[in-house]
Amino acid sequence: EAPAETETEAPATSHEHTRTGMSKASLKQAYIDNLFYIQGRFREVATPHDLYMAAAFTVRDRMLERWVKSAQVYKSSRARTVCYLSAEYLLGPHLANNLVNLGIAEVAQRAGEELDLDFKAILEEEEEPGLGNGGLGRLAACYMDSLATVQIPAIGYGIRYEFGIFDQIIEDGWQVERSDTWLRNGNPWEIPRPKISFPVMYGGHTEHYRDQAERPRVRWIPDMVISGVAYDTPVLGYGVGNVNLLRLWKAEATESFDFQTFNVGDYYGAVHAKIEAETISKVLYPNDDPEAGKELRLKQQYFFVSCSIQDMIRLHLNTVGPLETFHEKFVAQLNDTHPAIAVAELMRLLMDDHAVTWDDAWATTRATFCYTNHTLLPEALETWSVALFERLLPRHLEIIYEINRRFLDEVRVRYLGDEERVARMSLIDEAGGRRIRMAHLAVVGSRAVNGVAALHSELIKTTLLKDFYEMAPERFHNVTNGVTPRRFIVVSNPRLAELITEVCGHDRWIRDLDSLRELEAHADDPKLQARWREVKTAAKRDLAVWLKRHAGVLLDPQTMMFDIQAKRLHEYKRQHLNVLHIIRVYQRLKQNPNLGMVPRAFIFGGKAAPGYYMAKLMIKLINAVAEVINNDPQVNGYIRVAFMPDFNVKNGQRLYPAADLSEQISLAGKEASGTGNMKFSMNGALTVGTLDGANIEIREEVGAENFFLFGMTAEEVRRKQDEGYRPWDYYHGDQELKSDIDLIASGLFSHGDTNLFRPLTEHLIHQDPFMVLADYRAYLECQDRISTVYDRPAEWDRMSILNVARMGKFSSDRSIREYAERIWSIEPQPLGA
Ligand code: 9GP
Repeated sequence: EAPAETETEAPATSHEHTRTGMSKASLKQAYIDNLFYIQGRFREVATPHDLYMAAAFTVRDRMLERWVKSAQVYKSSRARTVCYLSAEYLLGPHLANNLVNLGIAEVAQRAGEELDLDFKAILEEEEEPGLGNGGLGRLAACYMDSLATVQIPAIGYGIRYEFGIFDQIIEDGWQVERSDTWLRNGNPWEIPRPKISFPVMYGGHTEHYRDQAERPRVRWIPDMVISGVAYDTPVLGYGVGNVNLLRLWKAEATESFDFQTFNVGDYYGAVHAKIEAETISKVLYPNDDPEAGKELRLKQQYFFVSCSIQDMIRLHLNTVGPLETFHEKFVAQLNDTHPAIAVAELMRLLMDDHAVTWDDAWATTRATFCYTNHTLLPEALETWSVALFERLLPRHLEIIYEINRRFLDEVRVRYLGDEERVARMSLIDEAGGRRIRMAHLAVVGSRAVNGVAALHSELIKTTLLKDFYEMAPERFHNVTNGVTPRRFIVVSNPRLAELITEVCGHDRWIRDLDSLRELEAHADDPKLQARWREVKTAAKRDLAVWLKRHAGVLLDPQTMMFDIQAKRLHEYKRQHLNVLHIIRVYQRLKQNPNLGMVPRAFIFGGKAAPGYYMAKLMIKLINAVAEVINNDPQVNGYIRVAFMPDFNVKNGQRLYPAADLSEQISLAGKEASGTGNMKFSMNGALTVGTLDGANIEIREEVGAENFFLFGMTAEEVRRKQDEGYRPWDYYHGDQELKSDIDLIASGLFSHGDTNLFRPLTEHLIHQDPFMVLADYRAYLECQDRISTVYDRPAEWDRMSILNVARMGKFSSDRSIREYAERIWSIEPQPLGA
């Protein structure tokens, strides 16, 4: 039995009883119990992993009662619910975040100390679920946190990939991929629900028939059926009792299918079927991968969408009843086009399984879905060949054709004789091999469409979806992305969080980020500035220690400015522009070793899609430049270059607090929003950036004088492209630029090999699709200004404080409130902590 509660640091709540008490004594007792009863260990023989698991179960136990309570309240109030459909969730480690959201981080730490546990080591032990590629998946995770925190009933639906995003190691400067085995040691945060499982069909053919009431109906006779089984993870809001559900589907062979095969004695056939079924949720596809147009990916998309929509229908029939009100109970947000097949799937289920008429099914479908677009890059806009659809999802192809037929008739009536427009708007791209345009399906099947930053939403209306916007402007919105301050300040940067709380005199800012404005009044206070700097230096020291160990690079946190670019490797993000600046500084130092300059550590992090050659070559280039510079005693007191291996959420949490300068240097018009830009700025980094994505709004908020702007605007980019951009002219017109590129080509960074980086340098000189050369000079000049300001600590610190003070807008709580009010029409359902 647990000892009597004598301590007072956590107030007793309705959840407080012997097993789940929040006091230090309860936590200690529960921890020992969990170590014993769940892990089957006592302290002396427990492995670090056992110690972590016991901590995870201790925390999870404290979430479960709130979870059940939330489900009960949501059910009895018949609350309207958001279903977030996303192929990716880049969750990051759960333990620290859940401790913070439960409000027991401190008491748990003290309990740990009294048990003689190394709390930090326990947190480090957690393997993060990397079920996403980058910004889009991490956004989904931030939104799950904020949905719970702002108390909106929500279910996140996705895929329980057995292998998430690959682990990156660096060998000889190259990226090497290792499979991620996050489930190897078990996942204490999920609860399998074997009873919640749905059949998912593929292939075969359709049959048209008349039912007993002589209505025309269709049945789909598949040639493959698998099951999707639910795995649930609770998502607790910060300081509230609301716990939402993240439901991820795992693919399995259907039992009946298995048995049938066994009965005829085909043992190998049965095993094969099982493997084929399980393959579907096996691995996350890396995006930006030209190879990604794979059949398996379409199978994955349909798999999780079908399970999710079937689950929603089940929940609706269980709680509310008639399907006519389905769209009143649920609103479903399509996170990019990956789940867009949901439009056809809901139509199919309503019509084929529930005998709803086309018109009623269509009204329900269009009232249910909303679509968020996350990119304008043509290669990232999904299309699937009609032939593949016909083979895999024959019934959906019929439905898509019918949606298209009706839709194009509307277009024709609206724009008499404009057949070009009809072709542009069609769900089917007839040019070349016929392909289904998933973005068009998502738009036509949704009641609202949004972009993820103001500029991006504008560009959607004027370029990508112009025709659709002209036809129904009222359906187009903007919701600028946001990130959760729980994970990205409180968990990642506890020293900064503490300082902010002290200066503001409250910790309300954690869920009311606008109240950070209170810091403004203190921005000029030398005492605060000094402490602010101490906090930053401490974070830089932590990062330096880590990088020494994991990248073998020695950085001086005291004297060096930490200049960081961490994000996926992609030409449009222009890591190579950053490298050209490094090479310029290097050359200047070589020419003038006494050049008094601000010492800088140039730090990079990010993964390249395994099939994206140029991105991998950029990683090699960064490491090659690092090798030369870090080993050149003439310069390495001033500049160093480090590549952080395996940038993921956990490692990101080491980077954001330690940055002085945040590199957000994409070509204007290409980065839909960016969210790393927000994470850095929230942690007091100043941004060097173009007028792209959310940079524009960050600059508006923090003030132009606290943001280092350079480069062409999206409009200027467009004009230059129209005029015919010629990188060759820039190359020959700028001596320094030429000499920087030539230095790469000379073999200096490749042990004399003049071929290694040729694809990169030649591409820059002759094509340069992302206009690195055009922005080079402006970038260098901006970097010089940055060095000048960094040399004036009081000015820099003031700017840093003001950046943090004015980041309120970029809390994902604000984004979620905007979705709730403007797009979802949904009210909070408050539950006390
Ligand atoms: O590239 C965008 C990135 O700018 C944005 O911040 C993120 C979240 O909205 O989505 C990314 N898009 C994708 O990953 C694929 O569309």
